[in-house]
Amino acid sequence: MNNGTRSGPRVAALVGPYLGGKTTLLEAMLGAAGAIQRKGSVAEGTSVGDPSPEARARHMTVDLNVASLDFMGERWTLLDCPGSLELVAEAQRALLVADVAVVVAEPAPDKAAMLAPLFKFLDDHAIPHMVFINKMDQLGGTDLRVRDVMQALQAASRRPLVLRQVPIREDGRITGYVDLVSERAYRWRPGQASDLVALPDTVREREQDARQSMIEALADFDDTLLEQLLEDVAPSREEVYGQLAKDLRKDLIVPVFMGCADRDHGVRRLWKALRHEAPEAAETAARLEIPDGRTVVQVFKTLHANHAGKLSVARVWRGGVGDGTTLSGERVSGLFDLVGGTVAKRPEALEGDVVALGKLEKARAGDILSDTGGAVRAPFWPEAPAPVHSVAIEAVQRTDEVKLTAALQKLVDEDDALSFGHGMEHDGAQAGEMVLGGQGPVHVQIALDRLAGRFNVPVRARAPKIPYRETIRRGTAQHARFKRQSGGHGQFADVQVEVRPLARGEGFRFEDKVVGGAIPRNFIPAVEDGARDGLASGPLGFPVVDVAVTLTGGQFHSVDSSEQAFRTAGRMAIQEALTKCEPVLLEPILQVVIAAPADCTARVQRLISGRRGQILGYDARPGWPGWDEVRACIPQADMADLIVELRSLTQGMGSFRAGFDHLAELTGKSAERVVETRAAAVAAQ
Ligand SMILES: Nc1nc2c(ncn2[C@@H]2O[C@H](COP(=O)(O)OP(=O)(O)OP(=O)(O)O)[C@@H](O)[C@H]2O)c(=O)[nH]1
Ligand SMILES: [Mg+2]
Repeated sequence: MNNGTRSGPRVAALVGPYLGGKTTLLEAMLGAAGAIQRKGSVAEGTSVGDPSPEARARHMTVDLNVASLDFMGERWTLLDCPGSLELVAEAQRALLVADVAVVVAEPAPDKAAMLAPLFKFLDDHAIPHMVFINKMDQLGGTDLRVRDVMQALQAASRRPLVLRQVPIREDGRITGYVDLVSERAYRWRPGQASDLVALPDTVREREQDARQSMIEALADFDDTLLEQLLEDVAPSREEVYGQLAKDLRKDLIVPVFMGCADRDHGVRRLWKALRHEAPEAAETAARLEIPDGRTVVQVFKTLHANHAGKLSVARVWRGGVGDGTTLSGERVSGLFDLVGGTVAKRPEALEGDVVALGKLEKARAGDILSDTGGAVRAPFWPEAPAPVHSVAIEAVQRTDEVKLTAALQKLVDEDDALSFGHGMEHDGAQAGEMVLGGQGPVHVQIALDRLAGRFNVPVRARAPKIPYRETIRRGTAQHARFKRQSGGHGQFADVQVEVRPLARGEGFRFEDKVVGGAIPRNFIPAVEDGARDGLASGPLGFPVVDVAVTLTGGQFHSVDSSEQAFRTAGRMAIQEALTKCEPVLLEPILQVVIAAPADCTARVQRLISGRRGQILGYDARPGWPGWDEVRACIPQADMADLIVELRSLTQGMGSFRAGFDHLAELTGKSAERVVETRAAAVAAQ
């Protein structure tokens, strides 16, 4: 608890599911702190948060909103995180540098399960957090009670939730609350502090029950309180506040507040709880095991602002930073405060502050920088998540290719849940197309919009190519002669080969069984190269795999034969042979591991069989009680939008990882379609 001494700068992250009202709450908190004169709204596109055109167009947060401000003489940075499931990596990175998180929930029991992965993340990292049940206006007209909401939320949280307020209902509306520690009743007023009112008789019993539950929850973590409880002694208000703050900081309990962000209800009460109960930066640094040092900062977000250039948004864990400070070998050039889309220069940043540092060209999100050593990766920083949705892209203007790569690099710097590259296929071949990957179609579309809008590089996007292959079902012997007489000396090569299928996964094998010098040794590698040329595109139009070629004989000419001639003859022989060997299409099959709550497992199984998948087995998901992991093989061609379907079947909670497993024969109508599409694409080139 704050004992009258001022706290240093602190950081609170606002997190929770999509559309819960986080950005609206940010606006209300800025308003209550006097940091903005007039409150804007997300719907009207006037909020401090979500300033980018991509966010405004969607009325949703598409990347982290950072807002630093003063509240009652103390420094705070609020990190308003996107709620979209596709943007969860961004929220997690913000949480990792926050002193405290405010989980913004809706008063809807049927949506509470969605919070389980978030609560788990917070508890796994011991991040102190409170819940703010927003949109209490929506509860007013229903039969639902806060205790129903609490019960549903509790089912999603390992830590006990401790209700700190009970609502006051009047004529089917929620008009205020009773604070369970002070036992005072308040009536909410829009845009102002609440009015202290007499505690209505109608809530007295409910208030006492809830207060008793709160004290019992606290007594679980404190022997003195437990003794008092057993002896029926009422603990003092100070004791209760002190215990609440202590247990929050250790992530032992989760206090629950309530209000309506869009009309400022409950916002000052929330601020007060943050101010008195949230831990200081030093405590968070100890929890994160930040190394000692005179000056230690950690970058958690990179921004490429048009005017200011590269900005590394960092938390100062130890010491202070000024303009010109050298951090891990680079000089800071410019320090800035961020408030939504505005950037304001500041002279220095102190321990605990969040600040945007200019021109640290080498710094990456997750780096810990210091005045003495080189940059080190924060051990608690997560790996970039693998993409679950990809598109192939090309610049509309061919001349924009270089600009496109530079823009993509900036987007990936800003958000490592995005990735791009000239894809490598399962056997190491170049995919020959630029692939942009992300965490879902919305995430990827936001990146495409930014390419066009912010970077002025419009791109065309389509589904990435499926790396089909083909092979043969039987073998043959083949003769090929390449002979050309043109002017001076000609070209001559004659080869005899045998071609036969190999087992799946064996690739290509070449054997030389030429005897008696029918072909001179120095030409034999050229025949092998020719065979590879011939396998590059088979009769169906795809690279040919799992084939053995044996060179059994041939002829040469002492003047006209050359490596080039033998290479051509080798290719001719293979191309001719393949058509006689019952070519067959091979499609890539991925091994996919799908994680979802166990009550969704039956749905997940149906999803797999609906995509020509084969279930290999399922197990409990390690570290996730009540969750399953289903392992399956699914053709790559059937993976499109798997993440979308999976999320819609699992209230957004399902996730998967996938990797190449094997190639499988594809025949019949579907194979014909693939071959026709390929032929049409080649013809169109
Ligand atoms: N009825 C009601 N609506 C609210 C309240 N707070 C916010 N909203 C509305 O809820 C919608 C979503 O609000 P946002 O603040 O954008 O929600 P968010 O959590 O930031 O959403 P994402 O950033 O996309 O995850 C908006 O239309 C708000 O006007 C509230 O207390 N009551
Ligand atoms: Mg938002």
